[in-house]
Amino acid sequence: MQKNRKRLPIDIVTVLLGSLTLTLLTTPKVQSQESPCSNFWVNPQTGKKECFNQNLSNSTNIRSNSQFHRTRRELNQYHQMGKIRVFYNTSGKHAIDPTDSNQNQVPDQVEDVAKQTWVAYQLFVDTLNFPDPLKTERYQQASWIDVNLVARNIIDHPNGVAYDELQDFKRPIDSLGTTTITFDVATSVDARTNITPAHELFHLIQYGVSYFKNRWYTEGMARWAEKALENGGVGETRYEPNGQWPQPESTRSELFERSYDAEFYLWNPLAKKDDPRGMIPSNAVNSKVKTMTYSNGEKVLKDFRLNGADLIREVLIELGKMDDVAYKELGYSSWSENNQKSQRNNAYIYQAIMDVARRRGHSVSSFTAN
Ligand SMILES: [Ca+2]
Ligand SMILES: [Ca+2]
Repeated sequence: MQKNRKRLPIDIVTVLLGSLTLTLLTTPKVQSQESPCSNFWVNPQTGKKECFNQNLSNSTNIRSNSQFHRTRRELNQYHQMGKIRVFYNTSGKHAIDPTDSNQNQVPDQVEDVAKQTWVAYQLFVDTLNFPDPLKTERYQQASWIDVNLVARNIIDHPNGVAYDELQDFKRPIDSLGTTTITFDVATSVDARTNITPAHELFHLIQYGVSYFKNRWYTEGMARWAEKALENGGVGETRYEPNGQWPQPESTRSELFERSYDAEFYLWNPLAKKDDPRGMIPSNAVNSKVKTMTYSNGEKVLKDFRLNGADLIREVLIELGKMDDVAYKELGYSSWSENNQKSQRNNAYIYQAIMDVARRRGHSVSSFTAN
């Protein structure tokens, strides 16, 4: 395709690109269940409409039309803030608290979830320059970040769960082929006192960058991220920040078995070591983010303290490169669920972290995955 384009005179390319744009905007999208496509173009060689980015679609494995999707499609109301949409019901088993104290016709519970998700998105992507999940190679065709408020008993986690695959919910409000990235939040969650929406949003940032899903990395780092909105800059540390890096073998093997509590043994110590001051520059935060309040009047952004944002961002970007190395060296043929969580990934993830710490000037001995 690239080669053919290069041979065409510039004006024809312009016409073709023009027709591509027109096609995307106006052509009714015909879609078969077997071959989901959200992006069509007119192939200049055949003159026919074809799926654009078909390979990307296949590799990212868009999910649609399962019970999972039907359940979330039945959430028939939504509230939007920027690219974030929060779907909910006011009756039935997924009913949320209908209290609407500011009388704007949006239940406060929904507004509070939307505000926390939006502030987290703005802070990480806009202020701290983390990769925008809606612009990464993996998710660039996604139009929205959809949050589903669902009954606690239908998700296998008490508070929330984020999904790493692109989703096609076929919601009545969306045109055919609209894809989104998404997470669920239990209807029992009150965002004024529960940081779950920001935690799950951070998972989407992680998933946008790297296929690794080993929990000591995903959950430990997402716990670190909660401090971006919460009071304080970093949580408890149970490993000396100025201790030995890489950590002793026994510490590492225990770490690889951890999940949320990996924050205490790895992420918080590293964040403190790299950035003891831990301040988000106040003038870099947009005023809407600074002043946004929950329905009870409390600030969504509690303070400007956060340790280690630069290091964590660099680690994420490094993981986006390192997962290609692991894929090749471990002989994967796809990023299956098993491969995403494989213990064989651990040393690659750890090497990426050590490489970044060393590059940032810390004293870190050699550590290589293979
Ligand atoms: Ca309201
Ligand atoms: Ca904070």
